[in-house]
Parts: sequence; structure tokens; C-alpha cells
Amino acid sequence: MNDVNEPVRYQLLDDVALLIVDNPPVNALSHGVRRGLKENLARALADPEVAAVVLYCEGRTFIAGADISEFGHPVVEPDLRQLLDALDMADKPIVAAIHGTALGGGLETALCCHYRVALDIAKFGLPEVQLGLLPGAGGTQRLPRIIGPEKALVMMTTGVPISAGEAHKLGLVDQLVNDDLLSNTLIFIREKVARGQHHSRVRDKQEKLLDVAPEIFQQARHSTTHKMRGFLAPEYNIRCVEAAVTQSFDQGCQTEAELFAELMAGPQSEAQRYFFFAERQAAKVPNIDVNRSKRPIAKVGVIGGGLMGGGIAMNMANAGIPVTIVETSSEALQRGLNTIRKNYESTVRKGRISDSVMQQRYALITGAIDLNALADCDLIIEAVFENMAVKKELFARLDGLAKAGAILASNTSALNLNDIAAVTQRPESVIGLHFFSPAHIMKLLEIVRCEKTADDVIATCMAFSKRIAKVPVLVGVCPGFVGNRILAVRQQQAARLALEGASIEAIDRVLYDFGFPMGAFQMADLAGLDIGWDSDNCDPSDIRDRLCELGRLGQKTQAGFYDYDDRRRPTPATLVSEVIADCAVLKGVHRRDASDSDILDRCLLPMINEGAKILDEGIAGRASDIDVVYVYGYGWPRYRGGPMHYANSVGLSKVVEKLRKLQSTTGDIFWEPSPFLVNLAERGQRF
Ligand code: 3H9
Repeated sequence: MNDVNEPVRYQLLDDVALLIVDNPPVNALSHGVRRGLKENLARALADPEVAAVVLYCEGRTFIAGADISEFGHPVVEPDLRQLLDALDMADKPIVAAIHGTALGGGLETALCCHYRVALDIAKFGLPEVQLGLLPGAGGTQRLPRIIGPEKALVMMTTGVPISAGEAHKLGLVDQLVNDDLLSNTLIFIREKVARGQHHSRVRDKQEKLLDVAPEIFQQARHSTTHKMRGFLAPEYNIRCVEAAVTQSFDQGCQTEAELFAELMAGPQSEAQRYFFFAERQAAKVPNIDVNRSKRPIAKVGVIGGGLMGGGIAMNMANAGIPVTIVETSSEALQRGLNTIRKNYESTVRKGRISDSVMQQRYALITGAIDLNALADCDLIIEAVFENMAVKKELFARLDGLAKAGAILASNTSALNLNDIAAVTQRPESVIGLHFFSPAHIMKLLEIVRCEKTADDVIATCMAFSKRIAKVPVLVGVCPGFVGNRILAVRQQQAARLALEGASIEAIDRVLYDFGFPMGAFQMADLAGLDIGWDSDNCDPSDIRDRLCELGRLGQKTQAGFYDYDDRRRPTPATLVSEVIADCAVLKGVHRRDASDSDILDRCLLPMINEGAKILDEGIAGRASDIDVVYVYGYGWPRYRGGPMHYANSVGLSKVVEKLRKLQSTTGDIFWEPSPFLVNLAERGQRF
């Protein structure tokens, strides 16, 4: 029983039985843990010497939830509900000693104990919604009984954990301690036993469920409809809390079990669970240990104080890293610094950070108009406009002034980084760090490995991205890397569809309904139609060129594919329809209607096909990396997993069949399926 390799160990400390969970890395409730806890609990309850039980976890955290890797496979008993029933029915007092994060099934386990003692830096949450699920082991019924339905709704629909301090205020934690968790928990439970008091169970608490205002459910629905459009799980979580208020505990648990089973069997949760692991996988680089041989980064330089450079600098300051921005003139520098200050002020107004935090962050940002100010930086990120000659000249200068070992990074979104690295004497220290706009908000960081980038530089940048709260994906050099290369083919098809007669509103609506935050043309308007526009070489049959010539550059000129009002709301523009029709005539395109499903196929299939080519060329290491790029960088709905996961769910043979059909009806080589994709499909495999 007390084998050190067991995921749950039993230890008797006088009259208290300790159940010690030891299942690294996060003490998830895998089958061995459930079995070990159930057996050892029975042992403690059967022992007349035992007066109380302490549930304690080794390692970095309390139980962080059910074992997500077991989902989708048949459950091996005891299942979590059976274990929690046993805890709930125990006739001896049980206390959970909590450090780290008590999440999901971990918090549900703690809720089945009579008491919870926690370290003051612990966190508590029910993040199942982020996996497309709901807490399925009584959490939806127990949490509202302790902290009230309103707060439970927030925790369950956002999945965001609360601090131990807040949990204590809400009654979720009985005692907070700041060190020596186990000793303090033993003192706590022995006192309870000595007092001989009744040890109540959460399931019996009713007070917080009385007089609940029905509007709280409407409010919860209202706030999730916008923020989590298209996701099923928030609504299901809300229904469970409604059940907690309107049904008995046992009926509520039944409702919870039914809704949980429905979500678990559905495609959304499957995609979100897949994505959970995809994101973690992306942080790993085959053959490189990202935790070792890293270069220290204590100070960062950013060249360019525009929207991108400023956003990048904010990332550094937010992570407590001093950063120097270099601009070409004092005016440009001041403009950049002012924009950063305004961004911070707006964050303070929204209550996301305090004024003093803003001051601390802002103080970490310095400005200069001389590149030599970057001589002591460990990492220098260039964020000037996309022009190869300018970037090459800049990198040659940086090479001469940066200290030995400093990493030189470019934020280019498309240019050939090998050519840029080649102008330096340290190509091994050159890398791409492609941030996404707005850079202080978007989570994705494409880390572009050049031909000669050294492993320790890659390791440093992968680890550094975590420090600045970004999700890194390592990619190779090609035009547009992974994200923009795939986007280009979608945008190309969207424009083609418009030429052929589909309205831009219809194309955008179809993409929006699929789950993107905006359609292809709204996105182009947001980015600016003049990105990469060559005004000297305009093609009169090219829609974008024509709109740019008309000064319709997108949202910034309140006119692009759409007209925009002062609040950036788009309305269709007749002029644009005329321009498109004219371009179609000049190109000799036959105009016809396209159904919604045609539009969707023609926008998404090229993305999948391009993704397959990218994998074949080794530009991305894993299909799941492409999905991480798409969900975090381009608004692909997480509940559809990303383009490659989506292709798997449609079926690769179906994808190939559709591509071939488009190739034969249009006669366009564009639609030819990648041999890599065909090969997988023929072998019945998935990405
Ligand atoms: C649930 O509980 C359902 C119940 O209501 C009902 C059931 C009937 N399972 O994130 P990290 C792995 S649903 C399996 O890098 P951090 C992870 O893949 C669950 N594996 O560490 C990674 O593996 P690897 C509700 C898990 O320190 C390693 O642990 N709970 C699980 O940045 C380290 O993870 C959640 O949703 C798991 N539950 O963050 C919590 N969790 O090293 C999910 C982690 O091979 N977990 N792994 O790549 C988290 O939010 C974070 O992992 C945590 C630590 C905050 C705990």
C-alpha cells in the first residue's frame, strides 16, 4: 500500500490519516489516483484509530483536475463521481490541504471534503468551459451552494480562477495559511475534532440558493453571448447553475451528468481538448531542450515606435523587463511613447491594472533616437516597415553595435530572413519574432528559425515568449511564414469569389458564421488595404489596387471594402460593388451566384491545402502548430480546433475530393491537392 511509486500514498500521523496524491506533473485525477484515493479513504474510514483525514498533494500543485488525456476513452472505474460520492458520505471529517491550483475535478474533490485549508498563494477555478465542458462531478451543484450562484456563474462561464484570498472571503476556504501547509492543516483538523462539532457537507447547504434573482442568468447569458459567440459550453454551464437553484441536489447532479455527457460527446469539446494539448505541444521543439542553455535576457531594444514597435515594447514592460525604443526622430519617438501611455491609461480606466502598476510599467520604457542606445541590450527586435533594403542596412548596423551574444530579431511578417541574417557576422544569432497586431494583446508569437539560427537562440526565444505571456510556435522561412502564407490563399479566393459575383457581405457573413471574429474583407479593411500596395504599378482589373487609388485604404480612411461610421461600424458601399463588377468585366470573369457552402469551401479548402504544403516543406513541424497559429493569430474558432483539426474532422479524403472537383470545374491548378495531403488521405490517415 505504501509503495512510493503509487500515485496515492497512505500515512498515519497519530489519529489523522494522510492521503497523499503524487501524480506529476499536476496531480491530475488519472485512474490510478481515483483508485488510490478510494481505497485509501476506505482504509482510513475503517480504522478505529483514525479520527480525521487530510487530503494532501505532493509536487507543485493540488489536483489540477480530471486527466484530460483519458477523455474520449472508456472510463475505468472508479469514475470520479464514485470517488466523490465516497468522500461525500464519509463519516469522519476530511480536510483538503491546498497549494498551487485546485482546478476542475480538483476543486470538485475539495468541495466534497468537509473543510479546505489553503496556502494564501493558491488558486481556485472551474476551467472546464475552456475545454468545451462543464464541471461534471458535482461542481456545478456544490460551488453555488458555497459562494452563491452569481459568483459561481462567473467562475464557470469564464473558467478564470480566483485567488485564495477571494476564495476565503467567499467561504470556499475555511482557513488561509502562509506557510507550512501540512502542519497547519493538521492543527486545524485536530481542533475541529477536539471540539466535537458537527461537520457539515456542502451538498446540504441551502442558504445561498434562496431568493436568487432570476436576472442573474440572463445577465450571464448576455455577457457570454458576445465574448464566447458560437461556444456551446457557457450556456450548458449556466443551465447547470439554474438546476442548482431550481432542483434538489440529486436532481441537479443528474442534470449536470446529462449535459456533461452531451458536451463530452460533441465536436466542440473534442476540438477544445485537442487544442489544449496542441498549445502545450507547440512550446516543445524536437531535439532542443527549451529549458537548457538559454541566453540571459535582462534588457530589450525595439526599433520602431509605431503601432507594432510600441505594442512589442509594452509586452516587455508588462513582464517587468526594461526596454528601449529607438525611433528616427524625437517627434516620432514622442508620438510612439504617447500612444503607449494612452494604451496604458485606457487599461487603467477599464480597471484592469492600477495606476501605480501603470507607472511602474511605463517607467521601464525608455526612448532614444540613436541606435547606439541598444548596445547593452540582450535582445533587439526590429519593427520597422516591410522593406528589405531598409532591414538589411539596419541589421548590418546592429551587428556592429550590439554586444556579443545579443540576439537580433526581426518582426517581419513575410520577408526572407535568411537574406537579412546574411548581412551580419552573426547569422546564428538572428531570428524572426513575428508579433501580431495589436502586439500587446494578441497571444501568438511566430518564432522564425533561419537556416543558421543556433539552437540556444531558439531555446531562449521559446522560453522568453512564455515570460512575456505569448504562445510561441516555431516555423521556418518562406514568404508569409505559416500564418500569412495560409491567409494569402484565403484572401485570394475571397477576392475571386467577389469577382465572380458573390457579395462581399455574403462572403464575410459566411466566415463570421463559421466563427471567425470578422470576414475576409472586414479584416483587410482593419489591416489597411495599402499594406504592400505598389502605387506605381496599379492593375486596373485588381480590386485592391482600384480601391487604394480611390483613397479607400480601409478603416483608417473610413472607407475600404465597406464604408465606416465614426464608431467603425461597416456598411456596404455601392461604389465598391461597381468597382468589383468593372474588374470582373476587365478580367473577363463570368458572374454567377455562390451558395454559402460554396463560399465556405472555397475559403477554407485552400487554407487546408496550403497547410499540407507547409507541413510537407517542413515550414511547420506539426499540424497542431498550424492550428495554434490560426486560433491565436487569426481568430479561427477554438471550438473548431484550427484548420488542420477541422480537415481531420471533415475527413481528408473528402477534402481531397472537393479540391479535385474544384480543380476540374474551374480548370485552375490552384486547386490541385498537395501530394502530401493526397498521400495521407489515400492511406486513411489524419494530419
Ligand atoms: C475536469 O476536471 C472535468 C471534471 O469536471 C469532471 C470529470 C468527470 N490532465 O499547462 P502546463 C499536463 S476537466 C492531463 O504546461 P503550467 C499538460 O499537458 C480538467 N494533463 O503547466 C503538460 O504536459 P506536458 C479541468 C494535464 O504550470 C503538463 O501537465 N482542469 C492536465 O503552465 C504541464 O501543464 C483543467 O482544465 C490535466 N488536467 O500550468 C486544468 N493539466 O508537460 C488544466 C495539465 O507533457 N491545466 N496537464 O506538455 C492547467 O490549466 C495547467 O496545466 C495548470 C499548470 C494551471 C494546472
